Amino acid sequence: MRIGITCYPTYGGSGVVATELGIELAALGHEMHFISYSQPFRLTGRESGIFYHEVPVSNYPLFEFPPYDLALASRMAEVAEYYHLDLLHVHYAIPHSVSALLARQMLAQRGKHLPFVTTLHGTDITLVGMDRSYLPITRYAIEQSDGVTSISQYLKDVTVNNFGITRHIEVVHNFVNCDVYKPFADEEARAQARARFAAPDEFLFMHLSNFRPVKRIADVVQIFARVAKQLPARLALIGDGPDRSTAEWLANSLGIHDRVQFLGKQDRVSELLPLADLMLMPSEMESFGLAALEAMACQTPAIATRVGGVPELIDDGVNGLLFPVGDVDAMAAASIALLRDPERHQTLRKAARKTAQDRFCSTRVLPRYVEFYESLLSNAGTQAKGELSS
Ligand code: GMT
Repeated sequence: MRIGITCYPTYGGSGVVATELGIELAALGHEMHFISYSQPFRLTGRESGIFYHEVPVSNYPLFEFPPYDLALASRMAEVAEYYHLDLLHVHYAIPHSVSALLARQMLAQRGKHLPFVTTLHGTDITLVGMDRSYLPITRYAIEQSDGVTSISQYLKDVTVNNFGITRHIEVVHNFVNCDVYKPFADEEARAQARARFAAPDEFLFMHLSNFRPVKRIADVVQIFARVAKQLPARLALIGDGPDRSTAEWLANSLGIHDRVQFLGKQDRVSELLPLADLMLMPSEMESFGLAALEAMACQTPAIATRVGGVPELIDDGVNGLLFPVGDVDAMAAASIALLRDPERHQTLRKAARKTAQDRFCSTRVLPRYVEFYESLLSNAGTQAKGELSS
């Protein structure tokens, strides 16, 4: 198939899922075309079978708000026509599904059918989509999509209940490549790589996000500060975003700045996550929690919050631990207890990896997307034939 993908190219889960999907599908022989305002951050530009099409946005002085959605729609239609795309897959409903809808209409006028799939990721529904000014158009674009997928059952339920959507939504969970995200095979190599962040007798905590308020970075620092009073430990934070300086300030004022490293945005998180003993994900909301899945695949269990779709991934006490939002005392106490019990810690580590392998490995999840595309294309073919013969 020839597939167009549009996503937010910057640091964030929806862009990661879209990019990893493109990489995996290209490896299966599909031709993938990314259409976005910049190259998605996990693409190198050297992958075979993957093409990137930039969307130029005019910043004519009259435009106080440059119309990216329109530029994107034009580019989608152009790329679809020139490269004979079979379908478009847009990640994050706003504004991508609206642009895809416009592109489909533009091409229909020229006798070409370009079906599109919208994948709902979370904040497009839970935050942005519920803003009254975005709600009607988001609902319309979801309804008009040829296919809709959601990255968790939770998100599907919220979309149905809050948007009153009755059309079919297919749940296709987030996935991880378990051959890339994996524990070190060799303990010595792990110890060597880990030495950059922690001494052999220190525990290493990690956090990975885009540092938005919904991630509650201050809670990450607060949990770690409590742990560091009881145990020799270090914290490495991967990512960047609006709440980074608050976190830096907090680490300083709590007197733990020398135990905390801000690593900024990192390309190859698969090389960092297996170094950690625990992952902290105390988010206010997660429709799924891809960062925790990536850590789990590396045998690093997560201390997380019982929100949104997280319980679809983390089975409390089995492959990670879940807590109420904001309960930093409980999260710290549980981390300390777990790390003081190496046997239990090891059991959780193994279970975390097993969950990723058995349920969320790309080899299991990817065929679901391929089947979804195929059924959509065969329905579109049947419909087109029906229209022709009637
Ligand atoms: O969490 C973010 O701020 C990023 C956001 C995105 O759309 O880029 O992540 C959402 O999509 C991820 C991939 O599908 C999910 O794993 C995250 O749970 C979800 N984030 C939220 O729901 C807050």
